[in-house]
Amino acid sequence: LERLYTFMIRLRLPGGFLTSAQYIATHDIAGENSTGVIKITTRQTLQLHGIVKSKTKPTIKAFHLAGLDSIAACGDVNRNVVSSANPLESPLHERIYQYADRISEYLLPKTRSYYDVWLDEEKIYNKVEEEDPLYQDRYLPRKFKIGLVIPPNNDSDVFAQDLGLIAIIENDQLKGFNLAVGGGLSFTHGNQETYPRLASEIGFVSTEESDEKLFKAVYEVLTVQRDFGNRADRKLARLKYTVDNMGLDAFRQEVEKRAGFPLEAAQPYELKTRVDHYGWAQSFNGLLHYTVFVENGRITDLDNVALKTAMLEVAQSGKANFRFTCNQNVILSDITPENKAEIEQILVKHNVIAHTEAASLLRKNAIACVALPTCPLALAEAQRYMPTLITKIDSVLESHGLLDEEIIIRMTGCPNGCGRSVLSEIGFVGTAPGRYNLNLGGDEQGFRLNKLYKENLNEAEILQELDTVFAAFKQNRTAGERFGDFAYRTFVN
Ligand code: SRM
Ligand code: SF4
Repeated sequence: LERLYTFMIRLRLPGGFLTSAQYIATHDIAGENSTGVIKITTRQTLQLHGIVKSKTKPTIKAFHLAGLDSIAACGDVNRNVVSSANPLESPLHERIYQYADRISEYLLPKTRSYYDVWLDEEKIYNKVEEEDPLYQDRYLPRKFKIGLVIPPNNDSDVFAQDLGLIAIIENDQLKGFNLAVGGGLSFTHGNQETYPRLASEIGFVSTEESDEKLFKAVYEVLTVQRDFGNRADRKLARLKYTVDNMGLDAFRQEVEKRAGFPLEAAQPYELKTRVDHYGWAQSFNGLLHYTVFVENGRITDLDNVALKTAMLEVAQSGKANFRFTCNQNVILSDITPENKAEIEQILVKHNVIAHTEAASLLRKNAIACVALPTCPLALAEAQRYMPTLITKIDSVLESHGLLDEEIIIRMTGCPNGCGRSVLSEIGFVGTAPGRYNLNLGGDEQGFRLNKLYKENLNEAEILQELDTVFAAFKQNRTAGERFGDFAYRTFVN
């Protein structure tokens, strides 16, 4: 008799895009092989949990038949490439989304082992060697993350990425991308050598004549990390430590040397927000998009909203695409004006619109990582607890007349930072069951990390501290000042 191990599978979905047919396939696979919950991650892809060993191969095969894979969704390679999700952001949205897709393909490991092991392709174990100029015989020292952003909405948290690409757009023309390197949010409690870090801009690459230089620069950022990254200590192996060890200038020079051209000076741009635009919106090309609020990314049927049923019916209509956001929501996108009524009827029937509209601002701007019970690294709850805590924090906000404040709040069950809580105005980092560090002072756009305010609090202490902090905010804020900015200058700076 064998132990009943269960597994999680994470798809590779560059830019978070699925067709309706692929969504139906995912729904069916989730129902047959997993817990049934379709989980939208903070890197705009999907995870299924609870897959028993005998179901892993059928799951991967079924995804393959739907044109989906999970290659490089984990491991010391380039991970799922994220990008601003909402077609509303820019007429160039589709073009920039294509870069996410192409960069993801470009940096895939060349080995056929996925096809051998999971899809019964030709056996490769007895082949002499598989050529892979990028990963060679050693992969990268650690996971590597790339994110693209279309200003002004930093919904992909571009400065949290190992390599951030900021689209520079002038008069609706894409000029190229600023490159920012060395973002990463994880740290280890009690280990001062580890720290969260935001990516630093090292220059600009034009794409006006061709994309060649952009791809070359991206590639060489990875090779510098491959060759200079720390392979002795996994806790210090991310690109952020390589950049700090080499120094930013030396890092840039090494990339330039390998690429064979200098980077241009970083170009100006403006970021204004990081949140999703809920509800209906029409983009430049006349198509409509409905952003659905999915609490902590869990697509499932609940008592008050039949989210999973609604998403399936929308997919079955074949009249919308699915775009997942890094805020763990889904945009039902590319709907023609003639089809709007049909989609809306489905959303109304299953209470999705009422549920989206009823959520408080705080709840709509919240992220929580998976944590318990499936995450083996969790020190405390996150997605199972955050909804209850938000109800209680909303009461505290209400008592100060602050319910209409837009505040970005995030929780992670441990300092690995999967919920990007160190990049929020109110951030919780799990320390032990029922206990969290309370961080304050991130900003609206994602340019500033928050800082530790109080350590190891239980729920009563959290609510008490927030009561004090909200009272001070109410009394002493300057006109229009955001909570994060106030908290930063008042409590943690
Ligand atoms: Fe993460 C490990 C879940 C985004 C930093 N992350 C894990 C694992 C796989 C636990 C493990 O290694 O056994 C978690 C699986 C839990 C489960 O039961 O499903 C896990 N991470 C997640 C997701 C699903 C959180 C969510 O609720 O959405 C996100 C999936 C992303 C994806 O689709 O690829 C997720 N993880 C992140 C992010 C946020 C981001 O990338 O924007 C971070 C912080 C940014 C960064 O990387 O610096 C993040 N995860 C980590 C780390 C710390 C890495 C480090 O530098 O030390 C680990 C642990 C590790 O790699 O050793 C980790
Ligand atoms: Fe697990 Fe920690 Fe990531 Fe949460 S932050 S999913 S607890 S590794």
